[in-house]
Amino acid sequence: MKKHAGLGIAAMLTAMMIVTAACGSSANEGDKNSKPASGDQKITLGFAQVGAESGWRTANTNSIKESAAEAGFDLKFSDAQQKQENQIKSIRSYIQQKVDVIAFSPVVESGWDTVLKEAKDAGIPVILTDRAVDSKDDTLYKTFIGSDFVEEGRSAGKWLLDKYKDADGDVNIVELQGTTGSAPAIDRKAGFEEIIKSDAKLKVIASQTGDFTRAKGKEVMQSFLKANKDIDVLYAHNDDMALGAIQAIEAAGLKPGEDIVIISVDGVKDGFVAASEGKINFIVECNPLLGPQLMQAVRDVLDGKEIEKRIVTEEGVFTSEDAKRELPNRKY
Ligand code: GYE
Repeated sequence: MKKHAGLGIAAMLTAMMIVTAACGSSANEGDKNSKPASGDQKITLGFAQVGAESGWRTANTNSIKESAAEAGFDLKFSDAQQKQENQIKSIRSYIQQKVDVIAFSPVVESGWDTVLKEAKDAGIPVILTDRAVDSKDDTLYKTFIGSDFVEEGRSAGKWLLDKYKDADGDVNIVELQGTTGSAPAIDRKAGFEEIIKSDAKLKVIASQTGDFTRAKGKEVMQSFLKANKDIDVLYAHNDDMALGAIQAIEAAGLKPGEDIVIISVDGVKDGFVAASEGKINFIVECNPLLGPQLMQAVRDVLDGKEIEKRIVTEEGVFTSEDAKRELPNRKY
């Protein structure tokens, strides 16, 4: 409080108004369609999903659908099949339909400013879930709810660093990246690299996208195995790609988890099963159950409440031993 001592009341009020505007906390700010406050008529939420590429995505979609039903919202849902142009089309159609709030999980980081501006001009608040955009103008959306993917990459790197701290000779790592240009692929790679670069023997010898799918994970792992005789570690940006890669590793007559150490991200049921069998050595959790937080944010935005610009999801990490113990409790 001390630092406001010199401010007059008028100056303080002005400062408070500026803060409020910067937070974009007024529900009907710039609104041309007069949206309902959350207590009035039924709220319509338009949600543009990435696709159905992984077990994580299925759990995320179910969470959103269930939470919207519980909240009594009218949910309009579309699946973009991992294509940005499809997501943009859905967002435009939600704008035309004058939904109350638009939420989406942007398939890639770039190229959203135009359509986000269209939503803003139409007075429709936008909430980002799961994946971020790289827009410089953060007034284009109200909040971003999701995981810290850089931190997930760091967790993967830290486990590896520790595992090989006393090893002699090079550790050859292959990396299966997520969808090119997506926030989780960019950030999980960056966080991992940031950590492993402190030990020169940890070497990424091949890195390619597997598009977050099992089929692609298997295909790319096959080509990694063909091109490199001496792979020690696989770092997969999600469980599904790791599971596809496990098939390729077994088909090549090698033992996943032993001949090739495997780290993945997500922690879906099938990933946990593989980890409890010792085929995946370490899983960094990424929580897909974002539905309840999203519905709360929708209400808060429509009620004109102040809302954090960034809502980070909490998650943990699991070794094969932890996975065995946790498996019966996994909900997705
Ligand atoms: O890790 C992957 C999914 O954006 C966090 O997308 C999500 C990622 C998740 O396809 O399995």
